[in-house]
Amino acid sequence: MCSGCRPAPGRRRTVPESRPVQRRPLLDWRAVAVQRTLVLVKPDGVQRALIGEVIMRFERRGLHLVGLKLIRVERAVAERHYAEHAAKPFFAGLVDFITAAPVVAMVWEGPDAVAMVRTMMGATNPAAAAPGTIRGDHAVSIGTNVVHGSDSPERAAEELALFFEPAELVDWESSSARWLE
Ligand code: IDP
Ligand code: MG
Repeated sequence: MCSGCRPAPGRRRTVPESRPVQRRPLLDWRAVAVQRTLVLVKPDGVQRALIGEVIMRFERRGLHLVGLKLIRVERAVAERHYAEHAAKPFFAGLVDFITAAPVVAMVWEGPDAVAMVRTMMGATNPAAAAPGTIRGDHAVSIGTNVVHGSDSPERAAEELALFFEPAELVDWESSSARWLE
């Protein structure tokens, strides 16, 4: 047996009282921009008790939650939020729908979060949404497709400002962050 493997008889192995805490990420890989994006669990998702299901997916993926609230969307906010669709035949119905019952508004942060959330949501039309996505697993109609997610970093910035006051967004550090980087 080697001399260093076992303490000498009558002597205890000593353990250092403290070790330096490693604060830097395990891998120093930061090629992708960290973004924030707006997610809504739409009225159909809230009514169908899918709030937890939607949150769980983003949380387990490793995205970082910085804002969360249950709200009734005011008509003026809905019209601004969906302004790009104002000329479309479904616009009035869309505004009626999003204001008909509460929504859960959230802000998720992470590398490439805008695209990541869109990929996890699935296609707008549930018939085209891949199984495994939120819409692909939980929706059958384009009008009631459970979630909204910003479609670009520019829209994300506008939508965050439309739905959240700066003071409602919480800067905090997740203890698991260094295991995700
Ligand atoms: P997105 O939610 O995937 O970003 P958008 O094209 O921005 O899709 O449309 C916004 C929302 O309007 C959709 O999520 C859907 O609920 C609704 N919508 C889009 N196209 C139609 C349509 O052709 N008929 C009815 N509702 C539609
Ligand atoms: Mg959209």
